[in-house]
Amino acid sequence: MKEIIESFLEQGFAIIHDVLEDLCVEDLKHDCEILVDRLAKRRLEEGKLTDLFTDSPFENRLIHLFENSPDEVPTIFRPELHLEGFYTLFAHPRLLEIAKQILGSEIRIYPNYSVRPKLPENKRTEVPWHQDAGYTSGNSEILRMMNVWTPLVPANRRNGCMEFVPESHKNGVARHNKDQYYLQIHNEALEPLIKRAIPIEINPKDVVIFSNLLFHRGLPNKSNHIRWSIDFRYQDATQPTLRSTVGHLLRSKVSPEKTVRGPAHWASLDFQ
Ligand SMILES: O=C(O)CCC(=O)C(=O)O
Repeated sequence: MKEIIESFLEQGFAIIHDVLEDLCVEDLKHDCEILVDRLAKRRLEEGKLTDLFTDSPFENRLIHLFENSPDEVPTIFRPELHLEGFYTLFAHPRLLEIAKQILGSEIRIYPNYSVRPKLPENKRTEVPWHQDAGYTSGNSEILRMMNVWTPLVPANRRNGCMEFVPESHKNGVARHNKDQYYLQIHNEALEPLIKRAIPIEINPKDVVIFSNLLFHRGLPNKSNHIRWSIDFRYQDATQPTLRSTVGHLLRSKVSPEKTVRGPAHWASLDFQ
C-alpha cells in the first residue's frame, strides 16, 4: 500500500499487478458481451445484419457486427454499465481501500465511467494527450480524484495501450484545445515533456491508477483485434462533480445509508 501511494503521489500513477480476481474479469467480460449482444440483436432487427456472429470471439465480434458501417460502431459505453458485473470492479475492496488512503472516507464513483472497445484503425478511439482535469477546468476548484484504468485483453503498444508522462501531474491544469473529438494539451505545455512518455502495457487483472492531472493519451490500435478496456474515477464526495450528473456514493462514514448496497442495487440504478 505504501509503495502504491508513494508512486501515485510522486510519479502520478501506480501499476498494480494481479489485483482483480479471475472471476471479476470473467464477470466484466460477460457484461461486455451482454452489451455487444444487445447491439447485435438491435442491428438484426433494423435489417443491418443477417448474422449475429455469435461464434466470434470477444476480441472480434464487434468488428464483424459493424463491418459494413464502421462509423456507427460505439466508441464508448457509459449509461449501459449498470449491470452487476461492473459493480464488482467499481466497488472492488482493494481499490476502495487505496482510494480511501488517497481521497478520504467519502468516496463516490464520478459520473464518467466507461467501457471502451477500441477497434483497429478507428480514429474516433484515438484519445490525444490530455489531463482529465482539463475537462473540468474553468472552475477554481481542482477535483480530487483517483483514476482507474484496466484492460480486458492484454494492452500493448500495438493494440493501443495508454501512454503516460511520469510526474507531469505536478503543475496544475495545462491549456487544452478542442480537436475533432476530444480535448488536447496545447503544444507549448506538451513539447518539453513528451520525450519522457512511457507506454503502460498491462494485462487483464492488472489495474493502473493515475492522477487526473497526469498527461496521458490512448495510442491508436494497429492490431487486428479490439482493445477492450474500462476506465473510471473515484472522487472525494465532499466536492461537487461540476457536472449535471452526480455519480454514486460507494463509501461514506457520514451517510453510509446513501451508499450503493451491492451488485443488485447498482444494477437497479441509472447513470446520473
Ligand atoms: O483508453 C484509452 O485509450 C484512453 C482513456 C483515457 O484517456 C482516460 O481514461 O482518461
